[in-house]
Amino acid sequence: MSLNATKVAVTRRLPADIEERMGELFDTRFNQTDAALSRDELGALMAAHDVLVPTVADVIDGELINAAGAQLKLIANFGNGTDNIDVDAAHARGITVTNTPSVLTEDTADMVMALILAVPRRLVEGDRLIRKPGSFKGWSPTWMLGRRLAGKRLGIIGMGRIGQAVARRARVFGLEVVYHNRNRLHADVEAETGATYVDSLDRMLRTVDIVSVNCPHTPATYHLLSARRLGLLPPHATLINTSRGEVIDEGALADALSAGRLGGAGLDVFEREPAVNPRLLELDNVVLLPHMSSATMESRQSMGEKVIINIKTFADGHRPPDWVLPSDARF
Ligand code: 8YV
Repeated sequence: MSLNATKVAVTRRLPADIEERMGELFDTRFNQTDAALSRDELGALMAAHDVLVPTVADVIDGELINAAGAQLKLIANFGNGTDNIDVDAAHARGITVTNTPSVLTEDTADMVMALILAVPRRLVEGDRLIRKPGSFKGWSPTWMLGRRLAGKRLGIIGMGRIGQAVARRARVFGLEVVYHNRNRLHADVEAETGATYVDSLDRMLRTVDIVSVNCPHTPATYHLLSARRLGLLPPHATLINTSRGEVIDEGALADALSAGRLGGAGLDVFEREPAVNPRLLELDNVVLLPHMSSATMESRQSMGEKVIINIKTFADGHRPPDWVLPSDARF
C-alpha cells in the first residue's frame, strides 16, 4: 500500500492539526459534521476504505466486520479501550486492530482523584446549592459535612497503567492503597506505587472506604460489580468508575445508592452510554460526568499522533506499535 493512496475513513472530528496531517499523508475521508455515524454509514465506510478510524462511540461488531470489503486491513481505534470492536472477529478476517494506550493515563488518573475528592467532600452538591438563591444562609459548624480522605483505604480494581497512576496520586492524599488484579504486580512496582495486593476481590470490597474501577471491559469483567458484590461494600463506601459502565450493574448500583446501602458514587461512564439511569440523576451523593476523563487537548493530540503512527507503520508494511492482540493471544 503506498501511503498517500491509503484510503482512511475517520468517524468523528479530530484535533485540527491531526486532521491536517492525516489529509497530507493519506487519502482521508473526514466526518465534517462530527455527528455519530449510523450502522449503515459505518458499513459503507468499511466497504470502501483500507483503514477505519473509529472511536468508543462506534460499535464495530462481528457482523459489520464480516460484511467489510476485502480491502479493509486496519482498524486504528482513536481510544485506549477496544471493547467497541470485536477484535477476535477482526483478527479472524485478517484485519489488524490498534489502539492509543499510555497517552491518556495521567489525565484519567487525575479525573479519578477529582472524583475521589468530589464525592466525599460534596463538591458538586455545594456548587449546586450555592447557585440556588437563598440556599446558603452562612457558615455553621454542622454545615455540609463530608468525609476526610487521609487515613481511609482505597481499593483499585485493575492495576494497569491507569490503576498504578491512581495509586501514586492516592498515597499523596494519605490514602492506604490496596488493589485487585488478574495478576499480582512485580514487587518493585508494588513498592513504588505503595499498593498492597489482595487476591480476593470480595475480600477487598468488604474492607475499603473508596473503590476505583480501572480494569477494561471484557467478557470476564462484565458486571464484575454485580448486586452481590456491591452488597459487600461498607454502607459508607464511595464507588468511582472511569473505565467502562458495563463493569458495574448500573441498576443494582442505583438500588444500593437509593436505599442508602452505599455512601456515594462518582461516574464518568455508564452502562448504556450516553443514556444514564434516571434514578442516579435524583441523588445528591452522586457525581456524574459525560465520559470526559481523558478529555484534555494534550491527550487528544497524542491520541491522534498515535493513530497516525499506527496507520503509517502499517501502510509501510511493518507491525504497528499499538497492535491489539486477539483474546486467545493475550496474557
Ligand atoms: C476516550 C476512553 O476518550 O480511550 C478510551 O478508552 O475511554 C476515552 O477516554 C475514547 O475512547 C475515545 O474514543
